Amino acid sequence: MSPQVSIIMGSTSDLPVMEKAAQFLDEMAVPFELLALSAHRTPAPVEEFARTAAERGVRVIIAGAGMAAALPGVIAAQTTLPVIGVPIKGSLLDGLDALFSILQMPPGIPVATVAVNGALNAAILAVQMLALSDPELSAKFRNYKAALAQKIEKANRELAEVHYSYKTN
Ligand code: RP5
Repeated sequence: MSPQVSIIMGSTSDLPVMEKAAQFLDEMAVPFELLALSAHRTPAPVEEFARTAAERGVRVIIAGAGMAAALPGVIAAQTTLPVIGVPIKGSLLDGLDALFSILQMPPGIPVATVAVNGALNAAILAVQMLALSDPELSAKFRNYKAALAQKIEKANRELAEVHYSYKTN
């Protein structure tokens, strides 16, 4: 099946973060592709990717990059597909450099930016977009949300069993 989501990263050194997105898409059975492309090191292949993604059937792009992270914005400039940006923490500036590079897009070219290293949330957002026109995926995602709530309910039942004795001086 052709990929519905492209997960792009600036370097394979971003993979330990970006694979969280791949794992979630796997869990939701969403077909995806995983590519390393760099706005600075491989500008021509980035342009080719961005210009042809929609016609290949891709519906959402997740792009992660660190440092002077131009990749998500450069892709967004050359496609009408929604682009979700993942700032990667990897430099002396703790990911703030990538966060601001990805977040501060000029009017007209948005990149939906998640938290630093927030690849899981990027994949969740992509699934939410796809689920708007896919009832089966929407049902799967509702189950995922319900499981998150059950986790907190369980945690509260466990906390109710914890008793402290307080000492007063
Ligand atoms: C960015 O530079 C990449 O996205 C990566 O986060 C960072 C460092 O890349 P490598 O030097 O590890 O290839 O473009």
